[in-house]
Amino acid sequence: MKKVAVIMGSDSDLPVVTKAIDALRKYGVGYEVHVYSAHRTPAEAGAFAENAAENGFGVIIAAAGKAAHLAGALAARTVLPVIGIPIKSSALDGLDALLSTVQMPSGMPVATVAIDGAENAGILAVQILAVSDDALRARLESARKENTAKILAKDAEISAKFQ
Ligand code: RP5
Repeated sequence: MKKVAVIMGSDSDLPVVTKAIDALRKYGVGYEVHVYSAHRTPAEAGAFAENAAENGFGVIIAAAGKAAHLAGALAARTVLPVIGIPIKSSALDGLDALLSTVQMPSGMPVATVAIDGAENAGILAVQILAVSDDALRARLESARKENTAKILAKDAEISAKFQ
């Protein structure tokens, strides 16, 4: 199975990014975690993206805050799918990072999740790999059913409370 690369712009992003790593672990997907910045270590970030496909990665997750160019900078160097996580790490509460990550020019997509939406980034990476992996898809389907059952149990509880 292909691995997922989890790249963050700073180690200060890790508390949020951990939720993406947890999702990859939950589904048994292999991963590597790195700190590379589009601005502070542009050469290393670019080289990682350029070599990612031949190094066995199938998806890249890129988390960054403020003027968040990391996901776009990585996407510019690879045709692997890149998922961007805008991190809430500034006076603008992540809106700056959201716009910097999501507003990519045509021809250079970044699949952007919500501000601090790391869990969804992890799940989306698993879904991308599951397109060509039936066992992984079965795990996703089973987790979806468990989630549905949990929500319906909450519905029953709340609805009973207000009868
Ligand atoms: C961004 O700047 C990082 O992704 C982080 O969210 C933010 C702050 O970085 P530090 O100053 O904490 O290293 O590049």
